[in-house]
Amino acid sequence: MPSILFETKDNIAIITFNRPEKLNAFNREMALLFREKLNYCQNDKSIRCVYITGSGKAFSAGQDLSEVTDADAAAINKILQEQYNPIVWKLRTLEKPVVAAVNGVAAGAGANIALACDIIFAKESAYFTQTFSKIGLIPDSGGTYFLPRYVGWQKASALMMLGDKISSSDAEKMGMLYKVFSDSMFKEETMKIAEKLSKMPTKSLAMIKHALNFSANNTFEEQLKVEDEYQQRAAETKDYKEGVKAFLEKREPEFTGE
Ligand code: T3D
Repeated sequence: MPSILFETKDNIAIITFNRPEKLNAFNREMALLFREKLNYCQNDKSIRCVYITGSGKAFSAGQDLSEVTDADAAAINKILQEQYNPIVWKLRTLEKPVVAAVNGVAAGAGANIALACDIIFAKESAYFTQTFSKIGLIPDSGGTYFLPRYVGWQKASALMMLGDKISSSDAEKMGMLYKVFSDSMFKEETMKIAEKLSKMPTKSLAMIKHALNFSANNTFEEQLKVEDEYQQRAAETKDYKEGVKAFLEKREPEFTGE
């Protein structure tokens, strides 16, 4: 079986991590395939939402540790540059909404890949753990960037140093994710939201994403300039015209993503 399953359903790309016997831990082949699929999603105009989940009982347990037993420090640095950094960079710059549907444990880079997505949902039974310190590493894949911004410095510091397991409901309370769904309704409810996103004005969603990326580091003044620029661009899309027309005609808009 391929380590990544890829299917499209209407305008949604569904990417499933698929090494369930290893809790969907990433070996090199899987990481490169994931990168390739994200690039495909960027380039295929018919895809208007990306939905990422895992097979079996895990979202992902991060790096496959059986693959790095002989690695020296320099090699680990190369793994980040070749695999994880491009993945989280692409997740943040992909011009479509990316949903992380965290169906089970999300550990190490698996947790931080989820944090790099636009909207994070989790099953009631899922949990998150920054396991890195337990094996003498530091959080990577953007974790030291996203986690303090989501949950605050103090909680991020504790989560990263202690590597505690955080239930999805605690993660939601801390601001690490958007919503928790019961195990039985998880797939149905999260796919419903992905369908909704795939029918929305895709370019506007992409610009919201870029504006938020800038907002993490901009001053208020700089951010107002970003809003000026992107609002102008949004107003030049076909979907904006359709949105206003539909509102005035008191009907549902039919957005095309253009
Ligand atoms: O090169 C570099 O290291 C740089 C990149 C770093 C990025 C990283 O992600 S570093 C962090 C790597 N991940 C971890 O440290 C997590 C390791 N896994 C765990 O701590 C636990 O497995 C979990 C907390 C995720 C889940 O625990 P539990 O009790 O539900 O499952 P388990 O029994 O530990 O695991 C089930 C199987 O999956 C088991 O195999 P077996 O005994 O049935 O044959 C286990 O070895 C395997 N597995 C789980 N995680 C990994 C893994 N195999 C390889 N790599 C893993 N990360």
